[in-house]
Amino acid sequence: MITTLAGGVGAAKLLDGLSSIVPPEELTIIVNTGDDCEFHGLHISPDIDIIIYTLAGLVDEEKGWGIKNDTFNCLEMLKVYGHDTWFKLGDRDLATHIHRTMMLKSGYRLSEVTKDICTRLGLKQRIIPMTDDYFATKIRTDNETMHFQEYLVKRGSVDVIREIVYDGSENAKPAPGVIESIMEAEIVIICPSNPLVSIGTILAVKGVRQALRNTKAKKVAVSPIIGGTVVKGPADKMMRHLGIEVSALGVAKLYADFLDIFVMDEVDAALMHDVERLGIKAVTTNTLMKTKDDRVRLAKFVLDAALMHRKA
Ligand code: GDP
Ligand code: FO1
Repeated sequence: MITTLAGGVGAAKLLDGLSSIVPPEELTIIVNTGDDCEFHGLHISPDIDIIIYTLAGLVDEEKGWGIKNDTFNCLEMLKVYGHDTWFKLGDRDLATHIHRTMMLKSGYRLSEVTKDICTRLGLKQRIIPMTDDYFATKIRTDNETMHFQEYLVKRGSVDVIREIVYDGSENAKPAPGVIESIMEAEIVIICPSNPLVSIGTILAVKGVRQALRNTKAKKVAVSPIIGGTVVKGPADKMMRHLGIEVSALGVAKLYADFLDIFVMDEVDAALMHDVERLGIKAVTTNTLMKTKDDRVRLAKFVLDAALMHRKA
C-alpha cells in the first residue's frame, strides 16, 4: 500500500507516473481541500479535480487544470448577467461542480462525492479529501485577509503575505481513511506540491502530522523547489515573505519531524549535506517532469529510494 499527500498540478504529474507502475488499487491519494471555493453557488475542489482529471486522461495538459478542449459558453453568459468570471470554469468542468454540489446538498460528504466521481470516471485509485469539514486557506496581507484563490487567480499572487490562515483547522477532522491509510501504508509519498498551502494544509488537519510521525511507513518527499525556484506557482514568493529559506533545504526543514527520505533535484546536490544533518536521507535525480517518461522515471526513482532505505 502506498499513500500520497497531494496538492494540484505538480502532484498530479507524479501520481500519473506512479499510476503507470503501481496497481491503482494499491494507491491512496490524500488531497488538499484548502483551495476549495464556491462560485455561482457551486462547490469547487480544484486540487481534487486536477488529480482526477489528470488520472482519467481528461485534463487540459497545457494549463494543468480544467478539462481539455472545454468551452466557456456558460461563463460568457454569466458575465452578461454581471457575475464575476475571473475563475475560469469550463462548461464540462461545470458539470463536475454541479454534480458535486447536488450530492453535497443531498447530504453526502465530500469524500463520498469524490468516490462517486472517481467511480464514474473509471478510476480505481482511492482519492480522499483531507477533510470533509470546512477548511479554507486564507492569505493575510497588510490590508486584508482574502481566500487563497482570490490571492492566486484574481490578484495573480502579487501581494506581500504576512500570514497564511488555515481557517477551520481547529475543527476539521481528517476524512475517513486519511489517518488509517497513513498508518497502514508501507510508503508515504509527499508529492512536489506547495509546502505551505497544499501539503501544509494537509499537515494542519488534526492528527495527520502525528500519524506521519508514528507510522512505520517510509516517508519520502519530492522537493517542489529546484535550484532555489519553483516550476510554477507562488511557493517561492510565499516562502520568502514568511522568512522561510527558498530552497530544497527550506522545504526539508518543514517536513523534518517526520520525513525519512528527501528526493531533491540534482542541481541542488550541494544541499544534500545540510538536509542529512536534519536526520533525513537525501537523494538526487532530475525531478523536472516535462514528459510522460519523466513522470514514470521520477515515480520509479521515488519508489526505489523508499525500498532501498527500507532494506538499509
Ligand atoms: P499545488 O500542487 O497545488 O501546490 O500547485 P502546483 O502543482 O501548481 O505547484 C506546486 C509546486 O509544485 C510548485 O512549487 C512547483 O515548483 C512544484 N512542481 C510543479 N511541477 C513540478 C515538477 O515537475 N517537478 C518538481 N520537482 N516540482 C514541481
Ligand atoms: N487556476 C488559474 O490560475 N486560473 C483559473 O481561472 C483557474 C480556474 C480553475 C477552475 C477549476 C479548477 O479545478 C482549477 C482552476 N484553477 C485555476 C487552478 C487552481 O486554482 C489552482 O491551480 C489550484 O488551486 C492550486 O493547486
